[in-house]
Amino acid sequence: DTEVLCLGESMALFVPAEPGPVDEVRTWTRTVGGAESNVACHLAGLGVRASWVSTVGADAFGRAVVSAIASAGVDVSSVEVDPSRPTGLYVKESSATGSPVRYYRAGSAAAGMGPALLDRLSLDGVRIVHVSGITAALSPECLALMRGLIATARPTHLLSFDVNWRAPLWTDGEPGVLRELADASDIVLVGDDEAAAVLGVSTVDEIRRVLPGPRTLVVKHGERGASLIERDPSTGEDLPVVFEPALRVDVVEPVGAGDAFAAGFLAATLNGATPGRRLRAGHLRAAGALRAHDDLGTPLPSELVAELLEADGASW
Ligand code: KDG
Repeated sequence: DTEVLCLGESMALFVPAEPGPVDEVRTWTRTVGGAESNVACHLAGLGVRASWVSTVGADAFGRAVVSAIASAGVDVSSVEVDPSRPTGLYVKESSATGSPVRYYRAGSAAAGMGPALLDRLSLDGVRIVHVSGITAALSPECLALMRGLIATARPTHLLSFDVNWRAPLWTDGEPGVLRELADASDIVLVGDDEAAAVLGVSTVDEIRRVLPGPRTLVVKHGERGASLIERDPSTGEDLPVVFEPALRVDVVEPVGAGDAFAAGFLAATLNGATPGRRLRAGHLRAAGALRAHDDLGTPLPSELVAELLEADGASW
């Protein structure tokens, strides 16, 4: 049975395989990108039964995307193929300071997903449904799917929502819906930089004030660390904020680190870990993604992870 179901678009990802401006690069490495399938792949790597739900085109990139995600150990049996639309592509320049991204995904197969998908979605045995704000930006049908999924899943499942603000996707949209979706979720992950752009606030207290709905709110402060705010179900009041510093890593390329963090955090949440360890599990998984050009990266050695997870009060 699936423990965590992740839903969202994945694309063929092209990263330059030689230095120089993208206009001049002739050799590319193709891997897979997609925030939610990245989370699913990380979860599978952490031993969690994860499935990924999406739609791809009936094309070579769609097949390559699905088979790469399946080979990471993710259940892809609910992925649909739409022969009338292509699989999306995205191109990432790779740098430690910021990675300009170009999307070729308008009208993609995944952008054609809509609420009808909910009729064939089985949530039996699923503990967490994980989605992100990217899907809300893809099309009006996708936004309707997100609203429908939250309404369907929330009464019986933990609904995890990564805000995943992607400015280029919102050129003619209204990012205010991200606040609506986040506030209707149980677990919300948001960067303080994203919060500034989308919610107009950036401190932990302000973000909580704007998003009182989620039981669990994780605010990521980039390389500094992350804060967890959780409501005590018995009193309805928030528990004291828990902050956990991030690992110091030599960053090769930051895209995908948020997905790795989410997976580490969710896996530790399923294991009933303490708040500090849940954040730490996120940082540890993110560290592996930060050290690589592709989205997923290479996880830190498991002995090191175990040691760092146990090292209470360690200064990283
Ligand atoms: O979090 C990484 C994602 O941003 C990347 O894999 C591509 O899903 C993607 C997107 O829409 O940006």
